[in-house]
Amino acid sequence: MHTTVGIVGGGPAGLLLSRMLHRAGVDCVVLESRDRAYVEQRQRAGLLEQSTVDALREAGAAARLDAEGLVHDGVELRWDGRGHRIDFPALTGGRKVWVYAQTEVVKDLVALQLADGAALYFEARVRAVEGADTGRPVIHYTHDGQDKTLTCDYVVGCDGFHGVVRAAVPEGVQRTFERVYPYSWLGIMADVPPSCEELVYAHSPRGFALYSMRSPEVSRLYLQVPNGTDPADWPDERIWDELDARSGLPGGKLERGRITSKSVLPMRSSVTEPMRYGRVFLAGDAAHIVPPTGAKGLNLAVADVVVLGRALIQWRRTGSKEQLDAYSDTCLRRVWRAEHFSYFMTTTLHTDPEQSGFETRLQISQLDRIAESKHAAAELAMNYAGLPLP
Ligand code: RFL
Ligand code: PHB
Repeated sequence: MHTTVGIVGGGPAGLLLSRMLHRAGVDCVVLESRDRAYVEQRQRAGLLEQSTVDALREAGAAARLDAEGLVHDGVELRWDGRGHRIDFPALTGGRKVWVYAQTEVVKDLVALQLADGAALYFEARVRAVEGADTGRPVIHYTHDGQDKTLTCDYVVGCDGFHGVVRAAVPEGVQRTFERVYPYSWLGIMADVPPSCEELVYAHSPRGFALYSMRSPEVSRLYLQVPNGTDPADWPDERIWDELDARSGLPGGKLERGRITSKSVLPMRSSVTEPMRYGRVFLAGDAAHIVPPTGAKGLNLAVADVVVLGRALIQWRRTGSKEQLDAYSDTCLRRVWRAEHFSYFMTTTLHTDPEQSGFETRLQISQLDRIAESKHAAAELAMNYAGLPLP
């Protein structure tokens, strides 16, 4: 089998890229190792920046997002018994964010692509990609119990952090820059209306906490916990007590409800450069990881594929490789900005187990500065609500 663009991975990056290409008449195939139900239920991101929403609208994939997504004009930061609201439209010239779960973005894209007859194969596990530096790269995959091959003009690795496409690049060609943090998040989903109207990011001597949501009926909450934490050590009452203790919210207690899931996620920053080798491109988590404190992972994945989708469409229509050749540099500028912002949010709001009192004072001073200076608040707001796409 041959296709113009072989896409490995049917997460948000692979699905949106295939949507853009399919609508522009560029032949492509998506190979996804998991089944449809798994991909549609995997709990992850919940916050979309303005340019992500714009990209989904342009791809004709925002009908439900526009009907059901919750538009948020701000977030609250809390520290040292105080709170400060960051007003996005006022500080960014009108930009906002949307609370709409990644699971729903994925469901919408899968449904649209299948309805349009696009080539999207589940339970198709890619084993290897060969010939990145030849004119015809080949994807080796297993589907329906059979080993198969797909030759392509271009291969795009949208296969996440543990993907296999990166291995198609010979050693020494790419460099990976990485930082692992000395804490994790315990994330829970609870059937209870959110106790706050907007997201709350709370710095506390007990550790960071984030109060988010999925809908007017469902809360999504996170607690900083030590690396290696077993969710079994966190019975429901302990979680609610700790969320109360860290919130610093006036009047105190959160409304409690049935906790429907608990998971622990480690925190890492990582960037692989360049994001291209020969005829193989990397996009989304396959190329870079951010800790979730800045809510940037999904948004960066979308930004990558918007740049790549446009470049592939330009090449197909005109034969020009100009945008394809610029892909890695164009994306890496935005990636490093988001890496810095995610690192800043993470290290400003979490308590490192080795942290001294001096460092805690620096964190408080930085948060005070954001509350006192419109410029400092605007810098945070612009990064959080997201820079315009290139
Ligand atoms: P994904 O979503 O990991 O998709 C990769 C897909 O590739 C498939 N795959 C393969 N398929 C075929 N053959 C192989 N050999 C394959 N190997 C892997 C996988 O099954 C999968 O379907 O990467 P993508 O598309 O780049 O999307 C990235 C986002 O998922 C990720 O950045 C975000 O979820 C990060 N993130 C957040 N990002 C935000 O922008 N805002 C947020 O609020 C936010 N919150 C979060 C997050 C991530 C979290 N976790 C669990 C990591 C909250 C959490 C808890
Ligand atoms: C979420 O709702 O899952 C979420 C929101 C903001 C973040 C991280 C996760 O920074």
